[in-house]
Amino acid sequence: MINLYTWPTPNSRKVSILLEEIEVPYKIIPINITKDEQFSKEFTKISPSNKIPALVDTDNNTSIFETGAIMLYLANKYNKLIPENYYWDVMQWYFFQISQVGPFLGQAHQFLHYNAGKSVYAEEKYKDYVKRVYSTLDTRLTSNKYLGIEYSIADIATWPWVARFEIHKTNLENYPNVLKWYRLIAKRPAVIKGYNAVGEKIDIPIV
Ligand SMILES: N[C@@H](CCC(=O)N[C@@H](CS)C(=O)NCC(=O)O)C(=O)O
Repeated sequence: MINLYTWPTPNSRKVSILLEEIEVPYKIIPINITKDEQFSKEFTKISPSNKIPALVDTDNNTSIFETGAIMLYLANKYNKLIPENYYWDVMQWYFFQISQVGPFLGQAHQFLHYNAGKSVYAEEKYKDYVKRVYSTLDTRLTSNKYLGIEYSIADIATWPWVARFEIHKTNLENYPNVLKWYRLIAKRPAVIKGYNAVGEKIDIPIV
């Protein structure tokens, strides 16, 4: 059994959506980060940097933190969502999410939404990063339906971050290829289910 330690955040949704797409049974263990549960002694053994999500595979007693590693672990274990023919297309866009989309949009949330008005420099910097991320995605999606050509972990990793477009103050209509991709993926039953795997049920933001 896969145990997923999680809370409703973009990083956590990456993993619950992937598990739904793979169609593997999993158990949710909520870690309420608004109550600092990520710092408990027990959870620190699973996630040494005290971040959610984390995963324990009880079949082989494997424990993994960092979504980059978790998603590769699941895709490899079940041999799904890394299409062999497009391996490097998928990997490039997957690592673009891990190294740029998540970190830059995550910081943009801090400076443009949760702490707006605290730092003009940080706001300008992250507005610019957000635009660069979206322009890069939009250009890629001009002639490709999916980031890695076929639907893959690259899309699953990126989509929950784009779903926070309101928080990073982005009008998806300015990025028509991203919008088309966003709407297409939002309709997938596994995405709808995995989006609300933990916490209070909320609607997927629509445009
Ligand atoms: N690089 C990590 C980032 C995980 C992350 O930032 N998790 C956030 C929620 S999205 C968290 O646990 N925040 C609580 C904290 O930092 O104490 C990953 O991809 O797994």
